[in-house]
Amino acid sequence: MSKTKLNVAVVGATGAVGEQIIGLLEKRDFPIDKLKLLSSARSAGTRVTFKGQEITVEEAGPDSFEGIDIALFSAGGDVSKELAPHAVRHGAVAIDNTNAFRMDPNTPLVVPEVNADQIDEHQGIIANPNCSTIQMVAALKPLYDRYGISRIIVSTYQAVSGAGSRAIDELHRQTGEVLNGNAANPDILPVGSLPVKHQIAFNAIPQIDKFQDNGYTLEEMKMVRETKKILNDESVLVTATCVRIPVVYGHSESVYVELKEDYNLEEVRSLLENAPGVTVVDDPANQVYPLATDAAGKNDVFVGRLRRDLTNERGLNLWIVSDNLLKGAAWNAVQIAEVIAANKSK
Ligand code: NAP
Ligand code: 3JN
Repeated sequence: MSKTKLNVAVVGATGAVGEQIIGLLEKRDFPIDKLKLLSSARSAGTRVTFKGQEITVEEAGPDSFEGIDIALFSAGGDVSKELAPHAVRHGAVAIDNTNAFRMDPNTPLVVPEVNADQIDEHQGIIANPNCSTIQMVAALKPLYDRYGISRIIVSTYQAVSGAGSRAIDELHRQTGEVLNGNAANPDILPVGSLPVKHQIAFNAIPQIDKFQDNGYTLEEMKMVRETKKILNDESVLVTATCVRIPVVYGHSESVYVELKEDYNLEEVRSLLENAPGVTVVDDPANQVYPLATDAAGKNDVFVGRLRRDLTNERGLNLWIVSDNLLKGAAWNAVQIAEVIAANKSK
């Protein structure tokens, strides 16, 4: 049967995530009739090439969504809160990459390898989780299904691209400055809207997003809340420490899980090897393990350093790496869009 061609809008088309979404729509040969690219007034008029044709980026507004079937949002939470309801009003399904609707009980929070069944439950908006959560739950899902998980302790090592294209520029600029013996003059990180800035070149910053009253950052609390919602299990205990490091693409995570049952390490390896979207890279004898530089540009979640906690029979350590702009954002969103497109072609 021929695929139904859809009208697709990308909101935030000129950003780090939006660029990846456009690239994936082309690479995956997504069934598109018309592609509408939207940004703020700053980039309106920019020309982007898609499948050999130039598309002019337009300023996003409430009436940008007439005739649109799927609208992919990655222009920040405020833009999603304002414009996603207009997209839905015009009959589109909004796939939102921001934090705006993730914890809304009427909005499915979807990682297709974990809870694709939730896609059909949408009431107009489907939320993409935070990048750090996506790669962790995609890898842990087969272990959750087989053994149950009582506790997760995660420390992240996050790439600057997670903070947008200006943060990538900042790392490049600062690296040059410091190597030349000049001051780093931090301008963007850790949080653009806060007055205090820290050097990211040759550094590690233990703050991603704003601090909450409980002493954790918002990024850390997103990992806690979103993991429970995606697994549909409030009993899973999660604690997170999120750190920004001077890597451009690819978030790495040291993840400790306590399973609910005793486990066999070879069975864990086999479960992960057979998990969709997961690639096991684990050969310590040959110094083989997942690296951000290898994961960059790839859609999968890479898992390695599988090892028992020597002090707890149910404890397991893993190292989980993925491209934060692909599986962590654009690819997860396009996967959801592909399911919607396939359903429309039925
Ligand atoms: P970015 O590189 O700074 O790009 C921001 C994009 O949003 C640009 O296209 C920008 O257009 C557009 N934009 C800004 N204000 C707008 C407005 N008022 N109306 C319409 N478009 C507007 O940021 P990014 O890294 O792509 O991230 C964008 C958002 O995606 C983040 O704020 C976050 O909510 C989400 N995100 C999610 C994940 C995840 O974990 N799933 C990861 C990263 C980002 P101009 O070029 O005109 O400025
Ligand atoms: O910092 C990272 O590595 C991931 C950042 C994600 C992000 C950045 C700004 C705003 C988000 C997000 O997706 O949670 C948001 C937001 O939507 O609130």
